[in-house]
Amino acid sequence: MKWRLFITLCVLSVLFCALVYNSSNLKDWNRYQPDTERPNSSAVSLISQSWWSSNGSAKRNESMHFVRISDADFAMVQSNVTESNMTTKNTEMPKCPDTPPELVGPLRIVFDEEFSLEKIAELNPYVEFGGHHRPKECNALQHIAIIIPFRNRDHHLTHWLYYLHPILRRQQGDYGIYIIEQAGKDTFNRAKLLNVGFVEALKDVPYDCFIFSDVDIIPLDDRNLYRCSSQPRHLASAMDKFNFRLPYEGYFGGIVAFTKEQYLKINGFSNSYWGWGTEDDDTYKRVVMSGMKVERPERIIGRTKMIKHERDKGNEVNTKNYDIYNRMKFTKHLDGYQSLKYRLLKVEKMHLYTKVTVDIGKPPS
Ligand SMILES: [Mn+2]
Repeated sequence: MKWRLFITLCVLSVLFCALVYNSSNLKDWNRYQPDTERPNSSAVSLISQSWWSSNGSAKRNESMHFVRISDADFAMVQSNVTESNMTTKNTEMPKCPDTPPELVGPLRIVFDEEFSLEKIAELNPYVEFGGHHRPKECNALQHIAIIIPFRNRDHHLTHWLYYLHPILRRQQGDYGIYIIEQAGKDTFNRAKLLNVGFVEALKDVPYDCFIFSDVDIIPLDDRNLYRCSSQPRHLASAMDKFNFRLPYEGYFGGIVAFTKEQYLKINGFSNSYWGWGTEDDDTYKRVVMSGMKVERPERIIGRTKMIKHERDKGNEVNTKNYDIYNRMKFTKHLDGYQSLKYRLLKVEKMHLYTKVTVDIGKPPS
């Protein structure tokens, strides 16, 4: 009888221990969860990068999510992260504030004046070779790659650089500018160039935030922060050409921001939209289908100005794109970052930006 009681007690205490152990794990998980979702943590982005490259070892990935990153490790990882292309991070410096102190609010943007690249470089002495900048007074919250799809728009690029470098500096951005140029005369493919930009920027610096922007759109308010958030962001939510309104609720064009995790979650952008139109609607649908929700700045802050221009040659409206869009929910897993193919032709570090020239092929005939 005594033995039976003893055994029962043993079993109960083992069960109790298991329960306590489990719940402490659970508590840990809850505690670390916000970190794994925090978009401005580049240590986390490293984890997800190694997860991405170590395909198939899902178990390792899971356990890595439980690794607590101490502040010291965090600083160490960050300095390693940026060593290759930027000056080593100062661990003594404070973190930058959420709201940069030097913002001025509404901006006057005009496109009549023309500046040379030399003049713009002179006006922005803090910009480092390749179009990099990091705040001197504090450690930036995110490492941001700005990706711009490009062909024959040097005039627009000059305006963009002239206005954006000072804005990004006031926003205390730790950023790099990547101009992704489609070589040749075949039909333009904006979204595919964005995918190329994601990959090529990561080869340069392990960024954790990606801003995909058209070359002809300038923010009218510097409080519209070029940063990532817990959800994908649409920064050009109130464009002048649409009377400072969204043309429709699912509009997701112009400028969008994704953390690396968010981008990977939607399998990047589609590579199939040749010519003008619909690729941004596809991206919006990917976001919604992945269970995320687009975040937008307040209308007054999200105002942007577009440089007026004729439609480019080689970027005509393509009505086939509507068919692709209608089928996208069946094909999005097959068409995106994972299926991206291109030929890298040239990487040039210019004074105010890095230019990547690529052959992305041509539309299927
Ligand atoms: Mn345009």
